[in-house]
Amino acid sequence: MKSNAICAIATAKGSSALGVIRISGDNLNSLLSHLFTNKLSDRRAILTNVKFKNVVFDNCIVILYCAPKSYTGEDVIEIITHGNPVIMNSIIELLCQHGVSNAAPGEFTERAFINNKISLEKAEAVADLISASDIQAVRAAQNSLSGKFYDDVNEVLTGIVSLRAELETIINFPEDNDTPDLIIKKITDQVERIALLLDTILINSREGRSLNHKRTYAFIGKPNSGKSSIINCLLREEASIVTSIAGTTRDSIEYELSINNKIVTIVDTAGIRTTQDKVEIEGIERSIKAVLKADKIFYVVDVSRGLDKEDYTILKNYNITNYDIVFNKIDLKGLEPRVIRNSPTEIYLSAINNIGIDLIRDRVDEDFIKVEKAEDLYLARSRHVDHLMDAKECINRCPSHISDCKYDILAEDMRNAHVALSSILGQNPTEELLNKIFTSFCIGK
Ligand SMILES: Nc1nc2c(ncn2[C@@H]2O[C@H](COP(=O)(O)OP(=O)(O)OP(=O)(O)O)[C@@H](O)[C@H]2O)c(=O)[nH]1
Ligand SMILES: [Mg+2]
Repeated sequence: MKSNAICAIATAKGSSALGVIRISGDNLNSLLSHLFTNKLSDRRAILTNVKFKNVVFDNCIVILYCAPKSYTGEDVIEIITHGNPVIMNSIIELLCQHGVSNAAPGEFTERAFINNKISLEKAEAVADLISASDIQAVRAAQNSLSGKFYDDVNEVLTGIVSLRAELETIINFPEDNDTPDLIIKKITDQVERIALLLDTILINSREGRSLNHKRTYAFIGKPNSGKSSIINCLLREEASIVTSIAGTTRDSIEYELSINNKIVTIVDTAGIRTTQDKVEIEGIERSIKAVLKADKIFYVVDVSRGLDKEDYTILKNYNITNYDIVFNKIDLKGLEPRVIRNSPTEIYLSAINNIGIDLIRDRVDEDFIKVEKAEDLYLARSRHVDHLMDAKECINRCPSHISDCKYDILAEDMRNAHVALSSILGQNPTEELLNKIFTSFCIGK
């Protein structure tokens, strides 16, 4: 257990109605009680001045949570001040003069993990809940935080542990097993049950992981196809420069777009063509980088010119595989806006007349998992999915080990599946993993 006291402002930067300062450490009451005019009492909100010598810093509500019944498992004090950063910073300085040090990002939650108040995947869910960018992500993070993910993974782990025990008996005392067929049948059934459970967790985690990721859509195409015009329609402002000169956009420019309360990144890019212009060449290189970073491409074509050989070369050379074709300028051909669900999907619109732009919004919206489904999801991270996949690979091999009577190899695969799943819950984590997880937190959490 770490005992040196730490403190941090837990509320957002800037002025607000209230501000919260959090302190965690051992014996906080004896360390800090002289800074409060009223006596603190466990788990009670006390109105008191925070003062030192003759200086009153603020009149605050102060709550003491005595160890171990606190967020970190240590003594915790929360000081609710008036939300002026000057007041909050001077109280932090006062605390630092009295043996408390500034907390590192995520240090409160790290202490909660070290003191067994929270498992590792729940600690991750705390950070994900804070940064969730839409209501589905919030629900999925709450599922993880409420222990649904832990319980489901733990159910598989318990199954594996009992199977391993069963296997040890077969391996160590083969002569004791006068009904091996029955035991083999039991093991086979259990392996099947574990595989099914793992499949469900994996599906929910994979979908949940996509919630944890802000999607990026890049608009790519030849110069003058109307990429910037479409972006401006989506943003409902003249964000990107539009002219009739081919090669207007010389850079990749990212914008945030909110569609039905979900935030995505859209990228305007330089039109791709062969050119000697150094600035344009650099811009085109950035377009290529945008292709690599994007989850999906809207490939924009001037419908009056059609999709030609050059477009196919661009699609092939830049390895653009996940894309919709946006046929812009339908006004020039007297066409109606529409979507043709083909492979790839075609979207017909006119940026100049602002017609059919919602078809792009709808396509982005389709990529989000529907709210009803989020009930079962966990806001998983790549590391969870990787460990689940490792466990699944081991379990998938088990039926053939059973039919080949290779029980020692079966036991080894079970052991590896056990290790993979334990890693999700943070049993025996490496220092590097903990650093990676906790440094991504905000200060004060
Ligand atoms: N008729 C018609 N013209 C359009 C439409 N959309 C864009 N344009 C015109 O096409 C020209 C090029 O538009 P931009 O939006 O700058 O095209 P871009 O793809 O961003 O071009 P670069 O930045 O050079 O790659 C401008 O003159 C626009 O007014 C449309 O729907 N219909
Ligand atoms: Mg442009």
